[in-house]
Amino acid sequence: MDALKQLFYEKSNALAQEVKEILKEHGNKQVDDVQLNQVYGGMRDITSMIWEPSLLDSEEGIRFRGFSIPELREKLPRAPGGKEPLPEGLFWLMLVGEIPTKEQVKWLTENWVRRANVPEHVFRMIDTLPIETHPMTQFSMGVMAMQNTSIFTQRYSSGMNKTEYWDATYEDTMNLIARLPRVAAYIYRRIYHKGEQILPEISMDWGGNFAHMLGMENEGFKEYMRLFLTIHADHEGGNASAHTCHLVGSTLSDPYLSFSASLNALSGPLHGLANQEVIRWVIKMVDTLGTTKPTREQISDYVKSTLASGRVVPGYGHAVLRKPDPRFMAQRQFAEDNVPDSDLVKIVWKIFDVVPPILSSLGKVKNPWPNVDAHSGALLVHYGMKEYNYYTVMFGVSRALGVLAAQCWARALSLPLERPKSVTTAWVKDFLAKEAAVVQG
Ligand code: CMX
Repeated sequence: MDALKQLFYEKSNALAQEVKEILKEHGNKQVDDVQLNQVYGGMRDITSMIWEPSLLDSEEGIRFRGFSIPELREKLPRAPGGKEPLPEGLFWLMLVGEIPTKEQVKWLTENWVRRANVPEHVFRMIDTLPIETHPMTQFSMGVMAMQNTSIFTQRYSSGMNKTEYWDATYEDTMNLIARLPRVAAYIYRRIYHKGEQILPEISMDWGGNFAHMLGMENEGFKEYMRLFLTIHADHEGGNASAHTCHLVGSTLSDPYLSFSASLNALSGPLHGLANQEVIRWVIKMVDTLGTTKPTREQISDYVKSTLASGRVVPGYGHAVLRKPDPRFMAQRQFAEDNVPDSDLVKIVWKIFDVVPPILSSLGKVKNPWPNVDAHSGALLVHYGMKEYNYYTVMFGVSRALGVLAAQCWARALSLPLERPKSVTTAWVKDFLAKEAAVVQG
């Protein structure tokens, strides 16, 4: 058994035992109260699932195993000469709850290199898709195409004991994460670079190698990629891509099937696709206004015209957060340190000044602040990656780290099939009528 797997085995065994005891003693304790608003309102804030890798606080933002993003940027191992964390380190942290050493991260990078071989049929399948197929659709299908290699599914059909589910899930998780950059980069080069593929560089870290296979050799881009892949990895369990992975996985669908479903959830414009929508919207603004240096007044008018046409301002608002997203702030800091003179980046900063008061003035938007998607496009364009339809694929590569670490935990804790209760509006009316009758009489 490899060192990470052994550590996960020990930690998850101990926690599974603890959970048993907690439930034995406190299983019937009430932890939440549900209002009708929440039943109709997308189940906001209902405490109803377990997700070990990260926890979101509405004011403070995300913490991964207790560590904030600024802490991760300081504590996680980096590439030689680099300043940003290696996403491999975050995966280690999310899986076993410990900040890894440099040697442990080096081991993980090398382990993923050894697992990164993508079966040839996956590329052939992608090649059959019309070139204009959205990159996220190609990516999700590429992940599905690898499902025939699932160790979980093979072992399940040979009668695997349920105490071994976590082991097979760990193996699939490690293989799938290792292969994702190759599949994602293949799609990018296929669509935007006439199919001229770049082979992996086996001496490079996971994020640096992804940048290399995309054809982006600039060191600044590689550093940004490491930061990007770290901060997009997880946002606790209730967000659409995470929850989808968890729900599908709860039926014992393997990590390939679950993660492909997760990518489909990420592809919606209210979720991960917002990063492409933000930059599309900003570039349209620049074109409409005829300047790359718009004033705050011009931006304000443009924002108001977006709202007046019944559209959302992409990159702003959040279902849980109530402050500027620390993932936005980390990218802003990266931009301040590395690309302070980009016109596009400066527009993003001006939008940050202009949008929150406008959204607040509507009186209905619960969070007027920027989310993770508000900044990434400007940095990617700065480094020369202008194909914004591709941006959500990069989000997806990163998201695998969190949702698959969580799936290992779900198997280790034997979390069951998900099956929440739904009701009809007729049921609600009946419920209200009965309640009124009790009050009256
Ligand atoms: N622009 C305009 N209106 C907005 C808005 C925005 N950025 N954010 C919220 N609102 C509106 C909602 O559409 C809703 O209007 P109606 O009552 O008319 O339907 C009202 O404000 C209340 O919404 P809310 O409770 O504040 O927000 P929700 O939890 O329902 O939705 C989110 C959250 C992210 C879908 C929403 O803020 C939004 O659409 N933002 C723009 C898209 C975006 O950036 N998504 C990416 C989120 C991060 C990610 O997952 O990657």
